[in-house]
Amino acid sequence: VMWRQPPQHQEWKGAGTTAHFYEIILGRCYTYTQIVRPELGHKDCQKIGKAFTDAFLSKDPCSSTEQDYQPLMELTNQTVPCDKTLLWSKTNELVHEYAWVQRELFTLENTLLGYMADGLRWCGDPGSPEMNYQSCPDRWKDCSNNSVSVFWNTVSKRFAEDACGVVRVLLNGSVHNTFDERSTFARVEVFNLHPEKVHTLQAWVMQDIRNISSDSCSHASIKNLKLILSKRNITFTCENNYRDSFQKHLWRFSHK
Ligand code: DVN
Repeated sequence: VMWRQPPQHQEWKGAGTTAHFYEIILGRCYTYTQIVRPELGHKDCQKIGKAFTDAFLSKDPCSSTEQDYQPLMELTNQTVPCDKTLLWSKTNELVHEYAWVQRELFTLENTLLGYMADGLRWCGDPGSPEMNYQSCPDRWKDCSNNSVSVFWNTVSKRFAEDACGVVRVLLNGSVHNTFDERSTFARVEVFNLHPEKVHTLQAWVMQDIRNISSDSCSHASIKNLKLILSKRNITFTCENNYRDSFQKHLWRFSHK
């Protein structure tokens, strides 16, 4: 008789898989396809859930690849209308409040796959068919090609590739690196917008109302973004503190 060993998980520096990961992604898939976007009611959440876990279970969580996520990507394809893509960097809370009010705009987290994975962590282990709930690789201390980072790079790339018309980005003018070269927006999204489809990138640079400095659009990091886009033949526009519009939308919302 062979005694089954308890799973020998490697110790990583990052937090482990979110408890009840599978139930959460399955529940979110049904919520999204039945309630949030019933036009996607034909999607097979069982299949999607399985493709998600198949992408990383029994695999080295530091050698994750775009290829691992291809079956999942194919099952979750979704059309975002032209002019409705909203990117962001360092404005996680604000952008989602705005998208909640401006319902026709889509952030990645307003698409099926982004909605399912938002805020979760996951990884597997080559020596076990189970998820590792103890620890997962940290992207700085362990490895950059970890299952979570590769996932976000892959879905962000597709989100940018699929965009058309005017694309908006909500940036944070109250941090020194408003356009941060290490961010997903800078590394992945800016370089995967297709100039044949995307004529303009419109930046809204928001500042914390407690310490507004003058013109965020003239910051060095924004000039860098402008330069990258001009080389890519995409027009760049920038607006400081788009707050007036935000307030108008919030007002309309509260008076509905
Ligand atoms: O346009 C959005 C959206 O479409 C998304 O896919 O990319 C853009 C936002 O990511 P960002 O440009 O990197 O913006 P931030 O504000 O620098 O990062 C947002 C969050 O994403 C971070 O808080 C990270 O979460 P964490 O690690 O603090 O819990 C997370 N994140 C960023 N890059 C990541 C990552 N998580 C895992 N792997 C990465 N490579």
